[in-house]
Amino acid sequence: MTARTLDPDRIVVADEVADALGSGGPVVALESTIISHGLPRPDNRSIARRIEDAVREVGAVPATIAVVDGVARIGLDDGALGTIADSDDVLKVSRRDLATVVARRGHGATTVAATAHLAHLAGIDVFATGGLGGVHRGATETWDESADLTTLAETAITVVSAGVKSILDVAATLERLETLNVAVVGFGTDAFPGFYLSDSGFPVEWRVDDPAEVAEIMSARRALRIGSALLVANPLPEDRQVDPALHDRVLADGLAAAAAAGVRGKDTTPFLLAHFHDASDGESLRANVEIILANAALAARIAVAAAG
Ligand code: PSU
Ligand code: MN
Repeated sequence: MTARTLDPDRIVVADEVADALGSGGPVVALESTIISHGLPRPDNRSIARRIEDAVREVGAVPATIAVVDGVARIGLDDGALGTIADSDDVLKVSRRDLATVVARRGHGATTVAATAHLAHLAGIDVFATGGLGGVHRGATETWDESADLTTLAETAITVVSAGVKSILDVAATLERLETLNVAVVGFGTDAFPGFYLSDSGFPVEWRVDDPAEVAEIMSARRALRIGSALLVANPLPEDRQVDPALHDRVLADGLAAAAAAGVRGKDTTPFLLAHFHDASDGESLRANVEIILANAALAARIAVAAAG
C-alpha cells in the first residue's frame, strides 16, 4: 500500500518520506512515546533529532510518527516534533487509542504498538525503538502485558530493539513472543539483550551478523506470507551497558516505589524509566540514548539492505 491511498484528513505522510517510499528507497519508522514519556525534557527534543540523524547518516529517511492536532503524521516537521517533546497535552497513545485521539483532534505520542500499526499502513517495513514493551513483573496478578506484543503478532514489520525493557518479566515476555509468532533474531549475539543490560540471561535461538541476512529473512517472510513481526534484538556492547549491580539495585527500588505510589497500567513504564533516570545519576539515560541511536542506525542499515 502506498501513501496515496490514505485519508489525507487523518494521515499525512511527510513529502520526504512519501518520495522515498514511492521510489522504493530505504525508510525507518521511529516511535514518539520515547520522546514524550521515555526521555526527560528538555533534552528529549534534541535527542529525537539525533535519532533521525543516525538514520540519515546511513542513507535512509527517518519517519518519526505521532498524532498532532488529530492527524497521524508519518514524519514530523520541527513544529510537530516540538509539540510532542514539550507539550503537556500529549497523551501516550497505544493502538487502541489511535482513532479516539484522532477523532478528538488531540495530540498523541505513539507507542511501539501504535507506531507499528501506522508505519505498516504507510508501507514502511523497518522500525526502530529502544526497548520493546512486554509482560510486566507480577502480571499473573495484574494482567499487565504491553499491547506491543499482540500488535507485533499481527503486523508484518521488522522492529529493531535492545530486547525488551529489563523492568519487565523477560522470561514471560519471550514465551509470549513465541506464542504470538513474533520471530526473534539476535544481531551479533546468541544472548537476548536486556535493554540497559547487554545480556538478559536468556538465549536467542537465531543469530544474524549482517543486515543483508536480515533483509534475506524479510524477503522470505514476504514470500511465505508471514503476517507477524520480526524482532531484531540489538544489544549494547558489554562495556556500554549499565553496571548490573547498579541496575539491580535501582530496579528493586523503582519497583518498590511504584507499588508504594500505586502506579498502574500505562503509567508503569514511564514511571520506572523516570525512576531509573533519577536514581542512576544519569547512567540509565546515557545508556537509553546510546541504545536508541544504535538501533536507529542498525534499522537504517537493514532498510538500505532491504531496498537494494
Ligand atoms: N523504549 C524506550 N523508551 C520508551 C519506550 C520504549 O527506550 O519509553 C516506550 C515504547 O513506546 C513502548 C512503551 O511501546 O514504552 C511500552 O509501554 P507499555 O509497557 O505501557 O505498553
Ligand atoms: Mn500495560
